[in-house]
Amino acid sequence: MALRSGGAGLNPVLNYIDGQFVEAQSGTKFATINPATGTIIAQVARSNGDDVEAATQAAIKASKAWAATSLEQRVAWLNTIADALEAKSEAIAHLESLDTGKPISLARRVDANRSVSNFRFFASMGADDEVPIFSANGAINHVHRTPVGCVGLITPWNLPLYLLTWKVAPALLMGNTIVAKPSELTPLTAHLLAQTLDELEFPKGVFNLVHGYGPEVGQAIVEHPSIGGISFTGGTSTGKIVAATAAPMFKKLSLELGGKNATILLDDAPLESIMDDVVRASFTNSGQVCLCGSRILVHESIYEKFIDSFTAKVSALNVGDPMDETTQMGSVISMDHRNKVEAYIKLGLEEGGKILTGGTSSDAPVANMPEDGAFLRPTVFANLSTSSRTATEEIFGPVVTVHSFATDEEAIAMANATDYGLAGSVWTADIERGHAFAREIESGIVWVNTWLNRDLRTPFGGVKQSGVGREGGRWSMDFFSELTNICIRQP
Ligand code: TXE
Repeated sequence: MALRSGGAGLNPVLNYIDGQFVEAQSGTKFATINPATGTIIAQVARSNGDDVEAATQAAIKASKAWAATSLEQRVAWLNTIADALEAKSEAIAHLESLDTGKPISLARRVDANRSVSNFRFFASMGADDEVPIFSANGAINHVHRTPVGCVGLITPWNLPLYLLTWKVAPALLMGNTIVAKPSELTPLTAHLLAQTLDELEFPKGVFNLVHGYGPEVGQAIVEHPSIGGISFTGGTSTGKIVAATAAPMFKKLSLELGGKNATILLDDAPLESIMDDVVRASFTNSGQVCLCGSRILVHESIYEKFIDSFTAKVSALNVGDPMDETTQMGSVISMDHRNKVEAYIKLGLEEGGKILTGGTSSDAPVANMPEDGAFLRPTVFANLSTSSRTATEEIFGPVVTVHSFATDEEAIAMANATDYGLAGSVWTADIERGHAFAREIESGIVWVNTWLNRDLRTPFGGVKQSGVGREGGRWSMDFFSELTNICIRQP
């Protein structure tokens, strides 16, 4: 896709406020980098509180008319947006791969497809939404949804358009207007969404996009008194800052944060048939998915067999140019993030870990890639204590630790022994046993004999330091609306 300059073009990437593409009021910009080459892709508006104020005023101005549209009209808009994004699927995949370093095949299969299905799914939810009615004590109770008003959507860099549309679709469906801020590392597909809405002549001011850094833009969104709800996906440490800012203002708050998820293989796990799934759960998007399994717990009776098979498959992963269709793992999101992940690889060695495959970029370089590309080979650690920092802190990169256990009880204790509780997966030949086991795992999502198998109607979110609240299906609709109960006494 040509990086057209100016206006709706991709260079510079401008804010989208009140239906106009505008520079930051300060006039300052920052660069978005292609992490696979280290080269600058485009300049991006570096906004601050003044731009957030302008975006919020636009959202307020648009909110009355948007809230007055019917649910049917909003459902129709969501389907129209889905159609327009679907027509741009290849452009979405290309830009996402360019901005994040993920393989284009993954960006196409996951990011582009899910960005379209998020709109289609919530359109279907809107079409089927029934207003609950309860009758008792000689009265009838009607539960009515009204919009929160203006909501703030703050999203991370790992699944940029996928996670932005996961929030935009239900927020629009429920009649809200939006001030959105994508990660400063991945502005391109958020910009494509703004371009698409602009081309569709979507009502001005309903969707506003402000680019920039978290402390300068994200913080201003969370602080703004006219923004009544915040949906945030990102790191746990940032989630704490967002929560501390929003709580005293009694804003609606949804936090989807980090994870340190366990992939658990019971003694009867059918190894050969599940190995590819376990590799996928470990290293999809270079492990930069909050749902990835970064700790693999294996029953001692199959541990050696697992290690041999898993290490062989991981060593064979094709790590390389994200734009090459055969690449299975691209670069990580940035050189800074590669340095953070490498620090954990060094820590793992200091903590007594044994590297079975992979290592730092100097010990295990990825061949034929640019010197300035943030490439790392997938790394597997054995011999680490489950209480080591490497096995309990979120690394969010292509690093997993493998541990053996003797009993189911021991595995459950190990799985629950971190500050996180987002997701997990259990692999066994007996699904009843798997279901019973899953109920013991302290997390928001547990898969049995599958991974990243997503039904969008289900509640999504974590416990402990993985977040607060649930989104997905009616949980998103409830989050992005206020519920009023009208109780009418029958004559
Ligand atoms: O998240 P951040 P990042 C984890 C993972 C990763 C870490 C940091 O460990 O290394 O989080 O990733 C904005 N007020 N996950 O940097 O920093 C920021 O600009 C308001 C897990 O992406 O939390 C960006 O738009 N907003 C996660 C968004 O918050 C602020 C996926 C997320 O940034 C802010 C990604 C502030 N004070 C990373 N500071 C998951 N669970 O999927 C920053 N932001």
